[in-house]
Amino acid sequence: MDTEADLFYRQIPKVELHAHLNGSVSFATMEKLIARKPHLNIESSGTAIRSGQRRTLAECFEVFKVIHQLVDSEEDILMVAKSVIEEFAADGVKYLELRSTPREEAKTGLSKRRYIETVLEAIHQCKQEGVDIDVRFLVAVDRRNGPEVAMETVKLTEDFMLSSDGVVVGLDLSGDPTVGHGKDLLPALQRARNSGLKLALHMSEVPSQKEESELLLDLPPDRIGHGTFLHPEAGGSDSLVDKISKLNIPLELCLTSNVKGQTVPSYDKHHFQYWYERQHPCVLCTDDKGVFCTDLSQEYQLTASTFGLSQEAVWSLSLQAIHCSFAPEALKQKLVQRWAELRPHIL
Ligand code: 6MZ
Repeated sequence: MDTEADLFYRQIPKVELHAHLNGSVSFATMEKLIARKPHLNIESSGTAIRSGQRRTLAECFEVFKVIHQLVDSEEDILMVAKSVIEEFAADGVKYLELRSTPREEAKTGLSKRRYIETVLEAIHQCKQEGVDIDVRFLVAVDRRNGPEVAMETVKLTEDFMLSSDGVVVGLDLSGDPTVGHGKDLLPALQRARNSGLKLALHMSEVPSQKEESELLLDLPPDRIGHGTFLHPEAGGSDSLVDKISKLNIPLELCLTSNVKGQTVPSYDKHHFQYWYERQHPCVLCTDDKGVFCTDLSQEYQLTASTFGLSQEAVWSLSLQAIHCSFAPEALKQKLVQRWAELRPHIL
């Protein structure tokens, strides 16, 4: 049963800024997908990394391939996106930036454009049904697919930026960090930036990305995903930290993901501490709540217990996340107002 302290993390309003759609599929939804496609012979134990389990990052990327087999039609995407949004709302998330890589699937006739339209339809339906959450969408570039696909994705995203009533706000760069080099993707990322798309880029998720991070920082990105190896103690450099600090680029930090994926040895060694002590904007996020069996309340609680944060400090983190979002100014103000109304009396 939840203790009063557990309830605090569930009850406070939260902002989620780093959530990959197909990594966020819950166990219950996964069971439905598996039942729809019995011929694939997939077991739900193969789509999640449970408590106490660890995988290498390479193994995590194998898990995504399995999930992609299960989510390959418009119908699947609509169901998955709606349930993910509803689950975030049920966990007290009031503003969500969801990200996903558009895929085409010859088998089901799915195109990349339809993929994005279907995610937007799910967001629209949740709004119509009164789900208490504001959702924005970041189109993801999977680095594994190279520069041409990246450029194609940026052009597609530009179309949606104009036609989606402000729901499509930016571009994400993600995928297996050991594959490809960011320098090849710079023209696409530069173009996205020039068109007014916000950039949320995975950076230095593995140690070998120092040079790439230097290049990407010159864009510069609007937010950094993970950034595990940017600081000197992790093999990064003072110059990287200085640039990020000067530009005040928020970091999206995902503790459970990093520990389960073994890029961070234990919770107490997480780079949250380094950046938090420097008073740098840090946003707690889930990354892949389905694959890593977590939710945002749990990430807040874990961070508070690992680093001894007071409830007031946790509240400040959740409030600060509003300002790190890509929401337009008027929505940020509305959210700040909402936070004031929802502030627990015990604070
Ligand atoms: C980098 C990740 C990731 O796009 O099909 N993704 N990329 N690092 C991570 N850390 C664990 N977790 C997820 O969601 C799944 C895709 O998100 C990216 C990968 O490209 C993965 O295939 P979508 O909705």
